[in-house]
Amino acid sequence: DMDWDNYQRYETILNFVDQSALSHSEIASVEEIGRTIENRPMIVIKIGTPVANKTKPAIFMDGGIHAREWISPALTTYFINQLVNNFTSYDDMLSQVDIYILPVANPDGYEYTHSNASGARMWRKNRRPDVSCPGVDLNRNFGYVWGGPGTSPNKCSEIYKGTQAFSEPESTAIRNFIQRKSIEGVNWRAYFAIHSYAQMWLVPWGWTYDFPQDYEDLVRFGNAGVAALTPVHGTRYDVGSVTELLSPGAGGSDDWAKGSGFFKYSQTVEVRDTGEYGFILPPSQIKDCALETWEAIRAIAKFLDEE
Ligand code: 0X9
Ligand code: ZN
Repeated sequence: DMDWDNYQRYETILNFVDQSALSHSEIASVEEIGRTIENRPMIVIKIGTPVANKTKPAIFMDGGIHAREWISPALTTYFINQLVNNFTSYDDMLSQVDIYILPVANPDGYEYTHSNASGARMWRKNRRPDVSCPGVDLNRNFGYVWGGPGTSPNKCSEIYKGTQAFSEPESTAIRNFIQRKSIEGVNWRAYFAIHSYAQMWLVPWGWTYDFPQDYEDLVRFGNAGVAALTPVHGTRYDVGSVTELLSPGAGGSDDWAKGSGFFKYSQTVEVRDTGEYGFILPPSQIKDCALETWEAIRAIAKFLDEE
């Protein structure tokens, strides 16, 4: 059963998301946006209350694009639970924005990290089969300056970019969904990629040391999130560009979201911790990490509503 005292398997997550939408169909709906290489469904839940005569700002969130970052699906499902099962407390937020959450973008990799195969727990990529070196780094496979700095053409690399932009069904499903919704009139404003670990709120670009022309706006947005996050448990985050705070990595979902023009505010949030446990964050930290990050998301919804 679903809870946030442990990391959950994909099947449990799928059932939880389906149930959440079924039992709150007035505010939530689920859509299968594609299938993974191993034929697992990829699902997005949309949550929001319809507001007459208003095109609400819309948020998209990808979780679990890197298999070993288990805290990410734990957070995306926590947000779904807050929005759907505590929605009377967050009525405001649900009339301010529409939020689309892809809780696990790489379920094949995620399930592999739960297996007993040697070294599996630290798997990062998807599960594209190969005789010697399986897997593509989905966060190097998006089609904006694909193959630029911080990517590898070597299939054995952890940052293997794939054979071409959007060669993978998982990244393709995200692109197609965002494009299609945009055509249908969705007012995309903010893109969140949830990763671990570093405690950093990273904004474009990831492919160059240059800054986008509206960089100051993106930093102001990030600061609004972090200002709400830190007071909860005193957890400190840095806000800045990917290349400035981390290192280059072209082909990320964040750069594509911004570079394609669909989203003004695009960010990768690297949540807890700063390396003590790293990717193996103890389950006892899930709720604390989720609650503080949730406060950031709430602040961001308010920011978008008032903008
Ligand atoms: O390298 C990544 O993909 C992310 N870091 S992680 O340790 N979670 O793997 C950072 C992504 C930042 N954005 C881009 N590189 N575009
Ligand atoms: Zn990651």
